Amino acid sequence: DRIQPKRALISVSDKAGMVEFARALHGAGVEILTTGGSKAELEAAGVPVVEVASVTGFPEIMDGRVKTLHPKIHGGLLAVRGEPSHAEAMATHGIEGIDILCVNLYPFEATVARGAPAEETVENIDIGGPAMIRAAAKNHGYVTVVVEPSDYGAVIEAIAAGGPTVDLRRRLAAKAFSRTAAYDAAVSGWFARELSAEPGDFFAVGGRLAEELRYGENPHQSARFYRTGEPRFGVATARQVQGKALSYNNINDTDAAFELVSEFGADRPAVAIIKHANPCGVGTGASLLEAYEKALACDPVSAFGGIVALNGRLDAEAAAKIVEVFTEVIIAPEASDEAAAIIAGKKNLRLLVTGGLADPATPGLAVRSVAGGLLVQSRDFGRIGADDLRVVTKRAPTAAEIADLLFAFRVAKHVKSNAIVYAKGGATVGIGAGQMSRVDSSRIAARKAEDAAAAAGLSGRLTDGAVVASDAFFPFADGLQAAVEAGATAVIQPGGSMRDDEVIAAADAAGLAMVFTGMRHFRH
Ligand code: 93A
Repeated sequence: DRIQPKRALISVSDKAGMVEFARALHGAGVEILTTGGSKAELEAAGVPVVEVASVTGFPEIMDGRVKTLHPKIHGGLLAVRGEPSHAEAMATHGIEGIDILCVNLYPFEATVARGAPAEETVENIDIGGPAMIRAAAKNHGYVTVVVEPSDYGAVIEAIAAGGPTVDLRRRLAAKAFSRTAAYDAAVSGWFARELSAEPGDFFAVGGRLAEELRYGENPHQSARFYRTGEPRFGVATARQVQGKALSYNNINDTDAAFELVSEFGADRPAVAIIKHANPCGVGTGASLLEAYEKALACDPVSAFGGIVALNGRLDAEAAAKIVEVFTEVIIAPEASDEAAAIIAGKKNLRLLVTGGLADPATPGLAVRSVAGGLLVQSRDFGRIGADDLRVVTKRAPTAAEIADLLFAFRVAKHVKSNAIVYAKGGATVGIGAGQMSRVDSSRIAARKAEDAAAAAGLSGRLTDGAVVASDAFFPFADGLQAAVEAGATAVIQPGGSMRDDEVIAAADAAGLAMVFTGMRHFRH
């Protein structure tokens, strides 16, 4: 699968490393075509080159706006080698193959960044460069495309080893398309700012407009929903069976709900109720109805106006119970006809069916914007199993405690930090979310559990005999002490604090079992 190149085209604005690269290509017997500015520097360095204009038989015209936009160039990049009709076209029109394309683009982003006037900025929109890059990247079966000086070395090494492999050509093609996509996004972003357009009017970062939303997080914010094409079961790919159009907050919350419930797989019914992207109750049970009732019992007050996600086929019994509480959205892999008929009684209630669960182990990207930038990270697909737990207290957790500890930690992964989750019998009984101090989250979780018990007319505390999960380590013993006071019997947390010893001692003093996961689940 290696292809030894015979001909290369070099046309770069950033000339760093160009001479060395060209010299190495020449040394490997590769003929080099090049454009005006690049040619001048290469010739000055003594590297033999052929000007593109002499290949096309056409001079660079219009101040260089048209220099490589010619069939002799694009035919050479796009021809399928060994395809008879392509070979015939090449022979007829005197087109020779180009095996390596080395292009970096007019510095549009840098021109914008230094605040150049509009006319100069527009002149720095590269047309011929992206056209060649896309042609070469499309034809990566035969052509190696290089868009960054940092890749020159890998290409030279590959040539020394017998030619770039198909794997290298594919990776370089992927990089090439991400470069042209980002370039066009920068151009459209500049236009949008020039036109003072609605934010997102010309938004072009890797998505296709799915829907104009009525407004964003608040009514004075405009908003749109884009689909990225990632094949993942969830809110972006679901079918809406009924109900009003989804709002920005609905989509965000429904995503949080379905990602959470997907954690539990399809083995055992699980239901999550979400408010403001945090779960206010998560339950598992023998049926979806039981799981929903357990989720609801955790915080029936907050569940009002919530999003309900189920990990199985929505049935009539669960549907009938859910519609008793004002609910914004229900999302499930499937819904029975009877369940859909029950939901149909609530005209506004949205029912979404996804067709499957989102695999929590699949890697993917999570993107968020900061002023002037984007933060991109891999999705949190970390998962703790029983084998990952390290018992740090004198007492080891019982089997029942371990099951609840793992459940609680999995829920905590989907709670905004600082996250504290109390669980008992496969359901949450108290959730503390989004506090700036961990001990506050601990106290809130315990207090919410008291409120829930009072609402249910129960005496005693729901947290008595419960286990508790913390998304990150306890920096002090006070957070653990709050769990002791609430009546918890076992704790799961990442560990790794400077004061782990104090926290472990506090757990031992109270007879608690505690396990460390070694994995943190911040969610900010
Ligand atoms: O003005 S262009 O859009 N028209 C073209 O046909 C063309 N071909 C290559 N810009 C074009 N290029 C760009 O010229 C390349 O992307 C590269 O950035 C630059 C290199 O020009 P030179 O070798 O003259 O410095």
